[in-house]
Amino acid sequence: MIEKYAVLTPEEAAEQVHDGMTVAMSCFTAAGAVKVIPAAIAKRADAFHEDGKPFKINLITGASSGDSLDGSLAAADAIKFRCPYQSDAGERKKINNGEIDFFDLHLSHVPQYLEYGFLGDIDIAVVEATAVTPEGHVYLTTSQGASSTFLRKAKKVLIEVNRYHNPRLREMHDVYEPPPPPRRRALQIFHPLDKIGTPFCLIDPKKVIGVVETNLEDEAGTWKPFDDASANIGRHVVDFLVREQIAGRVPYGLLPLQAGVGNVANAVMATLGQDARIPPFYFYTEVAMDSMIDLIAEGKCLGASTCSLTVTKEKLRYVYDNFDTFADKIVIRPQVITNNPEAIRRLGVISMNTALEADIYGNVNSTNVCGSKMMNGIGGSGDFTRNAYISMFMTPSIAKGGAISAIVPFVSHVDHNEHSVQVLVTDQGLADLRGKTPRQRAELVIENCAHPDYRPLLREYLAGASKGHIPHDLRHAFDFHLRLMESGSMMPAKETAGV
Ligand code: 0RQ
Repeated sequence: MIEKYAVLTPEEAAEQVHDGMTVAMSCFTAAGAVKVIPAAIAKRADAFHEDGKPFKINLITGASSGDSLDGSLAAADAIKFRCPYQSDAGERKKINNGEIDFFDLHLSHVPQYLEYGFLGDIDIAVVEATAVTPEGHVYLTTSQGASSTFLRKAKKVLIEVNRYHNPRLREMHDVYEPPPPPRRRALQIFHPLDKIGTPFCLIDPKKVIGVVETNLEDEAGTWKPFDDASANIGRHVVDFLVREQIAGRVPYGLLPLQAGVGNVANAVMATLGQDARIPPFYFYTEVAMDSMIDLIAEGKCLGASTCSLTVTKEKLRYVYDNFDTFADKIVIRPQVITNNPEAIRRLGVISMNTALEADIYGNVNSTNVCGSKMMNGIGGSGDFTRNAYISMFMTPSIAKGGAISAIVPFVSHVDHNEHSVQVLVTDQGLADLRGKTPRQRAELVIENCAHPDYRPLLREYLAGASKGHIPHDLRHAFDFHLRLMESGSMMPAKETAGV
């Protein structure tokens, strides 16, 4: 239903975007990302640059996106400022070279930063929809992200109406934006699948410049095949959850689970589903991955609250072809609700996110390699970790063939500090840090989580660390990172052969 609106070509839509504008685009991973308009804006930027004219936009999204959005705009040097999260290799390079100003922000904060005016005005919102009605109802596709806020706050709106997506997606969407303080009320979510809003975003139709019609799949990637490290992490997580249930610290029937995005998380969820000791459970999470769709189909997962369907093309087709199986078991929400501290704390969500590195005291770095090279961003990991019933971090004990130990004396950047991280899991084992002193934590992390080849070095660091509540030797706290930067390995040269 788009009769009321001007139908534009992608190029005509792109002409509405000018140098220096702030543009907010729909996406939460490649799911629900706009596709043809950002690609046309990138071409427009190329043409401006060839003429020696400036053309860069400030780009705000829900989270990461697909190649046509972040990939093409970064390649065209069309981005001045970027917020809040990305996972594009070319864009990452430009952020780390200082060519793109990147503001790394908790995902739950994006809508309220915009609401409070912390990020300035949005000139144009560009959003993917299955339909837009004459009265201004916008039905979103495979993600919500912050689209309802973008549509409401933007001065002008462009919409990609994508016919590929199943219009029945509206049965999953629940759009709700909490009003700003001091008039914010308690969220009426008492169960992961409670709906509190509408199936559509509401806009003033007068703001719509036009629609571009498409028929395109999401530019979803594929997941790495499950490896031994992920399977072992999954096993340790399952054993821990079973022990917690037996001890009565987690109710039988579990509490809603959240899992970060990525290969490790996808594999761990699959392991969880295969274990007969784990009863059917719910997800209250921000990305539904392939493994979660399988768990719902098998009846192992009773339902999922999510911000996006971050699934492969084949898996999305499967959902569309079997919509009745999933229609009442998946709720797609805005990130201000999926990642909402109030809902996470009330429901008792058990969070499981992936770390780049963790230190012996439980501080976690999710974002910056060697303290300075941005990987993707903090995403929603902080929203969940700080408010979870139990917060867990998972990581393979080594990366890059053993040149990197994921367990270090002191993290080179802190995203989640020792006060928020309760359980650390690697392929080697699990360290339950709850109620432990720093020295007890260090011993547990070294003996249970570090790779055996790195344990002697970590024990040596702890033995040489000064006394005090948190024993450290600041002269050697970053020796692992310094060796990595100087020699390509965290292992001292004489010991490299052992790894
Ligand atoms: O690189 O692919 O070149 O080998 O990092 O690592 O093991 O494949 O793990 O896909 O789960 O990603 C933390 C980046 C992990 C992700 C991170 C290298 C490693 C590999 C990826 P290669 P894996 P994953 C909800 C939650 C923050 C946001 C978040 C992330 C690559 O989970 O972005 O949690 N998290 N959001 O070799 C250098 C180290 C390394 C390292 C691993 N210490 N130093 N490189 N790698 N450890 C979702 C959202 O917010 C949308």
